[in-house]
Formats: sequence, structure tokens, C-alpha cells
Amino acid sequence: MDPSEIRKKIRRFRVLILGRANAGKTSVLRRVCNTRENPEIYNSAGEKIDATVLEASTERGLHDIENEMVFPSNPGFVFHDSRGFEAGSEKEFEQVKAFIKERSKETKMSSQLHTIWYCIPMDEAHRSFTKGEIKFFSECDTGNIPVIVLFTKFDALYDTAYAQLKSKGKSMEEAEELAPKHAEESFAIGSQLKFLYHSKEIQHHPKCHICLPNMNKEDADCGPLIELTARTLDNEALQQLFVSTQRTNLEICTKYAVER
Ligand SMILES: Nc1nc2c(ncn2[C@@H]2O[C@H](COP(=O)(O)OP(=O)(O)OP(=O)(O)O)[C@@H](O)[C@H]2O)c(=O)[nH]1
Ligand SMILES: [Mg+2]
Repeated sequence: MDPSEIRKKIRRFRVLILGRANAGKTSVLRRVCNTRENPEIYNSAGEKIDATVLEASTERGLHDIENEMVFPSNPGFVFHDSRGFEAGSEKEFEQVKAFIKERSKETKMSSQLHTIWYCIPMDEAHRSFTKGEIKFFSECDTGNIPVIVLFTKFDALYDTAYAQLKSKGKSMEEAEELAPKHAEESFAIGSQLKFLYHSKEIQHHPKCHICLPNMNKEDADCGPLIELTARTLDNEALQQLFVSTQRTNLEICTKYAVER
């Protein structure tokens, strides 16, 4: 059998990762697949694409959301990345919407889109939602496909948290140790989450969210994202498929085997 046929037959968990340029998308995927490598890219016909050709075509706006990204370190996952989505172009938005709609009609589990990870980076000065993000959550009905918001580069909030703790009289050591937790606590009651879950501007609220710091570092822990993704899947076959991508993650395999 030819390799593209074999690839089609492998049971894989399919993720669409969205977010503005430089949001930290690829870094998250690398952590999830535990690798430093670049992904292999296949077109919708299953043919491998030369990454340098793709780089050039991306510049010209020809990046295709149908392309499949696979990291050889964990072929159980297949990713779709919509680079340029946040550039504000109506065409790109429509492409993403059409892709989600098509995939939500798929009856074959292997072709279905199983989850959407929407990355919103925390390292930009204003830290509010972009027009593109608001548009997505107001106009894009993803049906049964769960959307999880990933607040990426969350470590960018640690300096402010540290300064606040210092101003409340904590020592340098204490402030440093407590900063990550303090940043999460402040964020939990902050305006971003209120907007995301309660604003009238938003019709399609995400299922849940997670704060992800330091995903650019190799020892960063993406376990909470794996755990959360497993929990949002409402069907057991899908949950089992997801667990199968976690062969080396004993904790999650045991947990879901026991729950079953
Ligand atoms: N501080 C910090 N930097 C990060 C984190 N994640 C990624 N970065 C850095 O942010 C930059 C962009 O990361 P990528 O993962 O390439 O982002 P991307 O969304 O794939 O970017 P494009 O594909 O170009 O749209 C890189 O320099 C990363 O090292 C994080 O959690 N914390
Ligand atoms: Mg990238």
C-alpha cells in the first residue's frame, strides 16, 4: 500500500490550532508532541510538501488550512494550522469557517475535526481581544467541535504579579515563588475571562480555557492541556482515540481506563 493510503488508515486525533501570527501555536504543538523538530506537512491528497516551498507560498498567502501537520515524534496527532487567519482578511476567516463546517459534517471519525485550540497570547501590551478573535467567537459556530482557548505566553504576566506581591511587602524570594499563582488568580477574576464567557458581543463561547506559560521551553508541562482536552470530549470512542495519542503518558492512560 502506498504511504499516503497507510496514513489515511491510521487512527489519528485531529486538532485545528488557531491564533494570530506569533501567538505561540507551533511551540504548543511541539510540547504536546514532545519534540524540537519541525512538523512534516502533507497536502489534502496525502502528498508530502517541501517545507521551504510552503514557507515561500505562505508569504504569498497561499497557505492551505487543509494541509496536515504531523510531528514524527507523535504521529497520533494531526494538526491543521491556519496561519494568517488574524491578518483581518475576510477571505481567511471564511476559509476557516468553511473548513470547520465541512469537517463537522464528516461521518468518518478519521476525517473529523476533534477539537479546536484557539491561542490568545498574553505578551502584547494591550492584552485585549483582537477584532479577529471577537469575530471568530461571535460568528463561528463550531457545532459539536469543542473550542478550548489557550492563553499562551502566560509567563508574560509574571513580572506584574511579582511587582504587586513586592508592593504588598513580600520578599524577593517569596514574590518570585508566588508570582505564577498570583498571576493566575488575578487573571481568573479579570476582564478577559468576563468578556469571553459573558459578553453579549460573543455568541459562541468557548467550552473552556487554560493558561499556558513557558511553552517555548523544553521542560514546560503541557499535561494540563492534555488533561483538559480529554475532559472536553463527550464521546467515549473519541476519548479513547485521544488517550491512544498518549501512549507514553501513563497517568492519563490509567485515569481514563479506570473511569471507563
Ligand atoms: N515567553 C514565552 N515565549 C513563547 C512562548 N511560546 C512561544 N514563545 C515564543 O514566541 C515566538 C513565536 O512562537 P511560535 O510557536 O513560533 O508562534 P506561532 O503562533 O507558531 O507563529 P507563526 O506560525 O509565525 O504564526 C517564538 O519566539 C517562541 O519562542 C511562551 O509560552 N512564553
Ligand atoms: Mg507556527
